[in-house]
Amino acid sequence: MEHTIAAISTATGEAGIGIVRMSGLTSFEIGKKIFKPIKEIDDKNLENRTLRYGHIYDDDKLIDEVLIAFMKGPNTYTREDIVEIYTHGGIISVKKVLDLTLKNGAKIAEKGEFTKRAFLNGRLDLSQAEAVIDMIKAKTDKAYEASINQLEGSLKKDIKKYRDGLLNLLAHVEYSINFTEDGQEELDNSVIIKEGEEILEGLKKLYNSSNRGKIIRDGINTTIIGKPNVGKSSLLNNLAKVNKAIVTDIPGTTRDIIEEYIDIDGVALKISDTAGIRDTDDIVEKIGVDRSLDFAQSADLIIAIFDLSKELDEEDKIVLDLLKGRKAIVLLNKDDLESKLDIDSLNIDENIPVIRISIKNNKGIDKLEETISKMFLQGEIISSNETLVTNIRHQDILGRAINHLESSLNDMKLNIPIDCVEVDLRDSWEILGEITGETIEDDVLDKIFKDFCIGK
Ligand SMILES: Nc1nc2c(ncn2[C@@H]2O[C@H](COP(=O)(O)OP(=O)(O)OP(=O)(O)O)[C@@H](O)[C@H]2O)c(=O)[nH]1
Ligand SMILES: [Mg+2]
Repeated sequence: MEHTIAAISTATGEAGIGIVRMSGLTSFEIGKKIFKPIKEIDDKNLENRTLRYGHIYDDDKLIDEVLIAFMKGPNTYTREDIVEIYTHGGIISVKKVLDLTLKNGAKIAEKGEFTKRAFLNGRLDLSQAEAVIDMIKAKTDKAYEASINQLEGSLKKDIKKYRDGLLNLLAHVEYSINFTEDGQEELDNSVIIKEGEEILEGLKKLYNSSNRGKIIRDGINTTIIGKPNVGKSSLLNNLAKVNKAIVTDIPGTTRDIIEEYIDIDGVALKISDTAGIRDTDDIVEKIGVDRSLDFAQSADLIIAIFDLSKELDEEDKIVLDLLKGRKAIVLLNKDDLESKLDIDSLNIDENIPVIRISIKNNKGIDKLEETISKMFLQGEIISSNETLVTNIRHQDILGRAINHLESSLNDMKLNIPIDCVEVDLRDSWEILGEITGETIEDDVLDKIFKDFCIGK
């Protein structure tokens, strides 16, 4: 049995309560040692999952007044004995109680270690464990919905169905190998091919859902670019509905990247305002401009702003160059002023939507939001019972499983020796098991749980 782990499970900061959690063989022992109940209770009583009121003591020294719950495994989150201590919130008390558990033999939990134990002890499959972190990180209703479906086992169920199907195919194939070896019967593989194609179609549907799924889970990484003074910071403030970025009529106002999350039709837009792009001798501004260029490189979406009240210049041309081959939206701002910009001279790729706006008059912003929603969700409505693949790891696994299944089906159609067919089928079955964690390497597991927060 593994050692007992302990961590603070609530976020740090001022709050009503904080929770210290322990899991493992000695958690009850440690809990009983540091907790003194107000009313004497026998051990049986202590373990019956009711909350107990009392105090935490470090020998004779009072640490906090708490509630405590002893939860006997295996009907717990980790399947191990768990103790939760509800201390006063803030940073000091929870920390002192945590330290006391460590002093008494618990080890500090690694990121995601509680959930990792839940997975290793069979309480959750890997896709469900991953859904836990997705739920904690969800920033929109849609992201939350996708994660709760996955936590409830929607993906796990689908994967099990397809793996069972593949296993069934394998059995058919092996059966026919035995027959042909005996020289009794040639393989009639049309039935197998048909079944295989049905599985392939299902896997492809899952795979295709991941483009939308990834956006729902991670949001759209968006960067606003443009030369100085076109209204980038004004746009960020308008979309975020807070005055987060400084706006002045002095070109070169923004130097650092300023980030905000906005919810557009249930999709999180992580939007970054950047320093206006121009050639400059100012060292600080130059660093800002370099950052703008970096952010533009890695963005899922670029929003490029041009000033309608000014003629096109060299700085605009740098911005235009950054749009080549990228997913972008062009905004022509300051529509309220007299127009001096020759729009044709911008020569914008026809795939890039162009919208006239006036941030000052709040004109055209709704059109921008509509365009973003259309670009990324194609107006699709996600039904709540559809399994959505939201995780790039899952997408990659599905892609590999599809390749192997496809090649085995092609081989069958060409009547290629059946043992080649078998190898690909088996690979496909095995690869799919990486989603649920049935076939997975330890280092991959470690990587997955590194993404978690402490105490979960
Ligand atoms: N007339 C008019 N002025 C606007 C509009 N949008 C922004 N402005 C003004 O343009 C000036 C520059 O706005 P910012 O949002 O600071 O521009 P920026 O692109 O962030 O500028 P830098 O940070 O210097 O790169 C401010 O004085 C804004 O009030 C608009 O739609 N119409
Ligand atoms: Mg700015």
